[in-house]
Amino acid sequence: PGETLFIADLHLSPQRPALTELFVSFLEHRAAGARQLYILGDLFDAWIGDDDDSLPEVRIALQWLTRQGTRCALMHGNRDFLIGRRFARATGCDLVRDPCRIQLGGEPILLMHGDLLCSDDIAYQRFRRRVRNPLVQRLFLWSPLQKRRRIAADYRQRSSEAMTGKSAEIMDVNRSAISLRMQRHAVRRLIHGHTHRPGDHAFNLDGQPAMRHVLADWQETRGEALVYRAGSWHREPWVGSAAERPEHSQNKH
Ligand code: OKV
Ligand code: MN
Repeated sequence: PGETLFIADLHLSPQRPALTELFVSFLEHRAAGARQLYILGDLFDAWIGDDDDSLPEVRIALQWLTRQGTRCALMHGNRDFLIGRRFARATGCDLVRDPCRIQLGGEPILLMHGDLLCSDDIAYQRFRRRVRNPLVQRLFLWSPLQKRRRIAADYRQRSSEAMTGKSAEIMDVNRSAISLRMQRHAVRRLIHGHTHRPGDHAFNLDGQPAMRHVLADWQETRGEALVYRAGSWHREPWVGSAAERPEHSQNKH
């Protein structure tokens, strides 16, 4: 009983305060009251350690959400993979692995961020293996915050240069990677984000119907959640609560 919500790819950053505001309003006015919220990666556009206290309002809102009784599961994305136990403890969120297998209404479901499915992007998978190495991560987290900020800025610049040479196909999911994961975990439903190509894809897996839900990325004016309620699935836009939009202001003439 109760709703389960799935979101991903908010890419929150201090550079886009309106997006943070939209997310906080989603937690306060939509996620509250749900049984469980799953955030399937890239909540933040960058994360260089739990000691970096930019965007404190996100921490506060997540803590409020879990305290009022909604469970919140947090999966690492390709950008915020350094979110640690300290952040999880402070917010009351559960850090979950990628991939993660859950059950809803008796049905097994596989949850992923989605970057692991982009197996054709060899350069990215090489970057991933390097920065997901526990020893490399420990060394990075040991350096002073200022040094980490510089390294991260460097990575972002080099990445945007590398991106311009990549085709859309290379950066999309690989079909056989999807089948392999779903077979390995014995599921007929997969939910992931990352590609910023939202959609519900019905397909055939070993002669049986299967489903892949791709979550939408969030923009300042519109977010989206995938909702499971009483055995059925739907997508729901989030544009903020009416009270917070200027055209609904009580002070206008
Ligand atoms: C995250 C991505 C920047 C893609 C660096 C070790 C190492 C972690 C890091 C630095 C970068 C995360 C933490 C960021 C994702 C980018 C650019 C491209 C494609 C090290 C551990 F190796 F330097 F020691 N990083 N940041 N990218 O700015 O959040 O996902 S980040
Ligand atoms: Mn991503």
